[in-house]
Amino acid sequence: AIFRAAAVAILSLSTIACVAFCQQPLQTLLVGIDRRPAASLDGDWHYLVDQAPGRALYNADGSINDNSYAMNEHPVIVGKHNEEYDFSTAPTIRVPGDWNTQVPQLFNYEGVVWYQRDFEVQPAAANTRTFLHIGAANYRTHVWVNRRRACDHEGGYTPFDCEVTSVLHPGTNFVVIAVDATRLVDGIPSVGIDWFNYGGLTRDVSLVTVPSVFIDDYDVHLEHGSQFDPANTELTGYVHVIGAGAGTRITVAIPEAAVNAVATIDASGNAPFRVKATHFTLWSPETPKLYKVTLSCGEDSLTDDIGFRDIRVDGTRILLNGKAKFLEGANLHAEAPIRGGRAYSDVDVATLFGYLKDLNANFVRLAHYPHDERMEREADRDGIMVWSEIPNWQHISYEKPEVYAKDVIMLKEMIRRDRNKASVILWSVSNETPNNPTRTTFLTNLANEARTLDPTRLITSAIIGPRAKGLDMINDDPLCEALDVVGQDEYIGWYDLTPEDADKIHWTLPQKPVLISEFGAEAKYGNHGAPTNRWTEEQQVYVFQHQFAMLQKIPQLRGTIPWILMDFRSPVRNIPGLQDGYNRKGLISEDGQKKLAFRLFKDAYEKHSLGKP
Ligand code: GCB
Repeated sequence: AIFRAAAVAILSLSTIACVAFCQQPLQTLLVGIDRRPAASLDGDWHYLVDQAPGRALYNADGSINDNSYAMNEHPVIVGKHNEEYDFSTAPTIRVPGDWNTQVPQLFNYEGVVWYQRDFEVQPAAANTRTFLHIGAANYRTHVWVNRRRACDHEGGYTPFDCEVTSVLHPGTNFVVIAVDATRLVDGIPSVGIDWFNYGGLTRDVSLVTVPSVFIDDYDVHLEHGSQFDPANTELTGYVHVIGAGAGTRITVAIPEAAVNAVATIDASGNAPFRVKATHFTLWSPETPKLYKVTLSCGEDSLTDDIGFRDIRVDGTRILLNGKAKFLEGANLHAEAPIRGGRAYSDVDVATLFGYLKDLNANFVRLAHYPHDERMEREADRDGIMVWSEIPNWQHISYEKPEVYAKDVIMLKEMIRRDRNKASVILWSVSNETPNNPTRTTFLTNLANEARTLDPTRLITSAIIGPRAKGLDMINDDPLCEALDVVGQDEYIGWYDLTPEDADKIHWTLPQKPVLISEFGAEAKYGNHGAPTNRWTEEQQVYVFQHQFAMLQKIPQLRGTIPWILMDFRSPVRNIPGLQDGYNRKGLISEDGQKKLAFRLFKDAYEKHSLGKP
């Protein structure tokens, strides 16, 4: 016990030290990027597979080699050593898109691929800045424009912007990007994952030009006071501007609600504002009202669609706009239905949300990492509440301050991108992490960090592994103290015990709102048989039926999130004939066929029969 206490103390100190000095500033990240005019760089890019990155991409000391493929040379140059690569004659691949599902030979490839394309640039208007925006690239990315390194980024699921103002010239320019999908022990996530590690430039790439005084970040929300009183609330937040002197004016205008807030920028570029908010139609699943909000500063202006609502916890209830809610949800990976591969397009999003609406869901958990921003946009429009998560999945290097520092950056990137989306009600800091003091300190600090960054939302995490005493399930995980809402994962009837044992289970859970954030069983679509036969659709239904009876006995149950809406590719699901590389816990197969369990949830959600708000 003494050793344990000492270890906790040392870790707390090192984490506190890290919180103080590991706070690396984010590189510029333009909020509302999809609301700005942009020159898309999506399309066909040349690519070269680099199976010896120790030569071309990394120097011997691990630093980045700026003098190889990034130079974009051609092989035969008289009088000079040949360069043994050539983008101009290399094949092409579509961006956005993972390489795995585009090039059969790269299906299982998890290394480095170099991308290159030319693009045309008009003479720049005076006093502007230009950024290359990458929606996401998995996992480590290095970007050069016209031979100059523009930026580096780690993390496969969040966006970043590289400033290229000074390296562009009118006419033809080129960009070279190296993407390294190698899984890393100290990566987030780490090496062992139950989803497919799609590599490449998996989301949109574009060039965005802004005035030299520009809005990089903003937050517009309803005041989150100690009580929610729709008749007496305020609209508040900030507009952050780069390049403006203190005292510069910003405005936040919502013509439909007769709001016109004016504020001035402080020495750090921030303009906090506050204005009376009356007569707003609040955002909810029933009325997913979005307002046109125009933010302006000098020559820069953009209009976003923002909903306003209040989300909070009261005892063991979740209140949306003061009304108790029960979350009828499903889990989802960012995998494209039917065509497969990483989801990125309007069509993917429309199909996935079509399934959710057909299920009568009012909630979705976007597991286990931030999905394409289009998902939150659609959720905003459709009135589907969202759980958004960073990829702290099971085992990561919780003992390392540098991993904590990376985690904070990912958290910031996630929150920054989506803090103006009314649909997002929960930030999740992790999924199924081992219960030990090192991880608890790490994730408690991260939860607190999330709450500081965004005090208007609820913080959660998916917890696994309650202590089982016979049929007593006890969640006494100390991480729950740091959470507003407890996500409880459990697989009774699949990994643990039998389906019928669920009838006798007694749960002891924290006195907080509890979401059963994962539960389920595998079934191959079209495989029919007795409920006692594993892998049949009937057995999947049978497991869920026993789960329903068990869950209804949990007084603080506030939502059900079956694992998972759709079957998804996974490197660890290797039973031929049944799994064939897919996790088959979906209510729908990867090609869109609804299993019997889909109907079970559809009916239950229609009747609101799984729990009470
Ligand atoms: C879990 C994980 C999820 C897996 C799932 C499974 O507990 O959170 O990522 O895919 O179980 O199917 O085993």
